[in-house]
Amino acid sequence: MLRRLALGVLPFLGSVLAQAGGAYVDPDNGITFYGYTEPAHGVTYGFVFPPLGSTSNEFIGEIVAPIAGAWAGVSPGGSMINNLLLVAWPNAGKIVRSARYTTSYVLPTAMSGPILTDLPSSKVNATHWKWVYRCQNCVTWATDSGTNSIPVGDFGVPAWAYSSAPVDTPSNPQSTFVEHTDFGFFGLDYSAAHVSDAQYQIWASGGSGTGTVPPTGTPTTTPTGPTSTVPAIPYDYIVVGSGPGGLVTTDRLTEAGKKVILIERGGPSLGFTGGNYQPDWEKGTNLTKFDTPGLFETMFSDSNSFWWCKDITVFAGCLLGGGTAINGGLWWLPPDLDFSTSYGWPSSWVNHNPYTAKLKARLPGTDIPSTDGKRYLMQSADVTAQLLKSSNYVNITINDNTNYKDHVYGYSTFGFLGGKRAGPIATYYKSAIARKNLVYKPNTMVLNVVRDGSQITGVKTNDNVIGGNGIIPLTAKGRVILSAGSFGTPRILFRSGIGPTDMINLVKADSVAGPLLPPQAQWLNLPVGYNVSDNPSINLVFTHPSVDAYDNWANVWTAPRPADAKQYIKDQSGVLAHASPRLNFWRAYSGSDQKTRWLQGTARPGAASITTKYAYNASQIMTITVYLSTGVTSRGRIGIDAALKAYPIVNPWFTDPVDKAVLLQGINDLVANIPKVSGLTMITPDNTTTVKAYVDAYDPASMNSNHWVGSCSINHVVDQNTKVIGTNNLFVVDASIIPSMPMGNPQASIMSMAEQAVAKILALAGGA
Ligand code: 6FA
Repeated sequence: MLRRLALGVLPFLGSVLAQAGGAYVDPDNGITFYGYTEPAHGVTYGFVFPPLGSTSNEFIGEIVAPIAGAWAGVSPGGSMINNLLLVAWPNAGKIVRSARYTTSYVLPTAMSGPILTDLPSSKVNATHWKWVYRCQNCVTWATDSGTNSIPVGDFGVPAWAYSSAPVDTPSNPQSTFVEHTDFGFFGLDYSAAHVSDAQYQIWASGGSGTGTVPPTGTPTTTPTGPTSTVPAIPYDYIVVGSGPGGLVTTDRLTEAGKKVILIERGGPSLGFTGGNYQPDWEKGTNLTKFDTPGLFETMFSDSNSFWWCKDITVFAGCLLGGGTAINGGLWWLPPDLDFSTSYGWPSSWVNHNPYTAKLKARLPGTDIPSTDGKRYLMQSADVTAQLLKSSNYVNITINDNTNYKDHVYGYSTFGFLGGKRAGPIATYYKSAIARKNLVYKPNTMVLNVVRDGSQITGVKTNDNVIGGNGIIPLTAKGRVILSAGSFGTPRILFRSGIGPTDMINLVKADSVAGPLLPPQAQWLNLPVGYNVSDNPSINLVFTHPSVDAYDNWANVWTAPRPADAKQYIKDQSGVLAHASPRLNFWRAYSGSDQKTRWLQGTARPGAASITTKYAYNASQIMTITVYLSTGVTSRGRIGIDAALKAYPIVNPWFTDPVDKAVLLQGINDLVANIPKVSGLTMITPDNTTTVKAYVDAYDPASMNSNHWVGSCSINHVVDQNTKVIGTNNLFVVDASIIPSMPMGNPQASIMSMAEQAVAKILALAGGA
């Protein structure tokens, strides 16, 4: 929604307990680890243990580090002295590692007792190294004064150590090295980090997913563990991803009586879906971080951010609801321009109104999200309205006038119900999950589609329990629908031999994904990843004496204002029923190329970052984010790197200088009226920086609005029925097929698109 820091620069919080780890699934091996990615160097430390009470004295762990990490180590017990210390580094394409021990602050030396077994997903590639290991005799160990152990039934504080300086003899596991260049701690609830004995044995013996031992890459020691399979049941429709595209599609397919499986790589989100991640002040309720609009800003400051997709370099939600579980909730019903032929849609798509009406009937949106019918913390809206009125903007209810987008402003409108986040989760998912013909499979990642030339026969998942190979098959007339998002869907296509050759060759070079590709003769050269757009956005920060900056949202998780927390718990009313935005506006501009571009703005209390020479009152700050929306002509490219991480290969902002000129014009027009609003001061940029210099110097990584569309554009990658060109039965229904920027923050437009797409798919002959 708003400009945000990139994942890699999430703030490093001061307190250990704030840096609490959580569960995540390593997509390479399907193991559910409990761990933490420390933000300073991007190294992940994970652990998983046999069931509590087990006498096995062992665990499985991993260290995943960027290649810049010369060595990294972890102390699960939390300190250096008298502890099990595990240290690893890459050398000549392999991991070198050891268990070490010390009784004083000197270089630790080999520890006797632990038996280390490298598991098959350990690897070294161009960007990262990963050590996945089984550590036996590692939970309790002897010390000079008795025993020491990892607190497996309790909360622990593991320590990590990192160095950018190589060890002295990289080929020698007992090499000497100089002291770590950095170290730190994180909190981890070890009592949660346990799995069943059967599951543990599968993983400990080198198995992946929740299943069997893989045929290759057996561990260096091979205890035999049980194997298990469940029958691979064929489905009429396999939907991949539970974002807005996937949920609307799943609901309508199940409503039509189709036998559907919805596969989602992440876990639950809202309370009613099984989510339970909540601040202390919500304990005892079914409310979670994801339900509570007022906690939106904490998505970006929480160190236990398990909801972000860790293998995508920009913000993307990897949990039930996808981006709609964690976004700002802004809800704009689409104007006609969102589906016009001038912006890349086939003429068969132009009449979106019946589909938008179906969407509106499920979720109308509200600009008064609090259940008591009152608006709260509206000072930033009042100040911005004054600014806009002086430029002849008029005040409307935005969703009552969807085509009216020039010189208008209105209160921010949210896809919330009853003071809580709703989006597609509390609507479409809720009705779909109640149907017997839906199987919902969370925590499962689709790796690729299984192809027989142009015919898709199923999907390959990381859950090898299914059929012994992780493949979920289709019925004879079955179809696969990819709804894995603007980054996730292209990656699945690349891994299925569909897309530009340079991307498929990266897959081919990967030791795990390469062998799963179809033969080269079946590769489909489509422009997957091209034609990508996202709103370029610039933040302007102001102060005004009337504004309550709400402590810049810093306390809402740990110590919200007591009356506000009490009010929200009571009946989901008050400040915390709103996400941070308070007012939005639009204006049309004609560029020097005679094309019309629309400027959008969002005002809110607080600010993500401030650069100013002014002394200012931090309790009075507010932000206006100014974006370019429909009409933006710049385009970028999405792809994968050698580690198959998805990222923007070419950033999509300001590749056309006219876009930049129009956005600059819009900002200048806005700030020209600041003197007309008594008490309003712009502090970023301040008066030592011109608006032009500010825009020129703006960090491209901060221009991201998280509204990515176009990577599988209709007419280019998919046809007018959303079928991937050159295939018989593979479809895409998510933001990636939208060929150009919608008018507003896009979730409602995506859902109207999905209503229309699924209607076309159901009507298309040849399907189940
Ligand atoms: N849009 C709005 O309309 N209003 C907003 O306020 C707004 N704010 C934000 C925001 O603040 C942030 C931080 C972000 C990231 C996005 C925002 N957006 C907003 C944009 C909006 O959320 C996205 O445009 C929208 O969610 C995109 O919908 P899609 O259906 O295209 O895709 P998603 O990424 O939402 O969902 C993909 C799902 O597939 C995820 O659940 C993911 O876990 C799953 N998935 C991905 N790969 C998979 C795989 N291989 N196997 C199984 N599941 C997979």
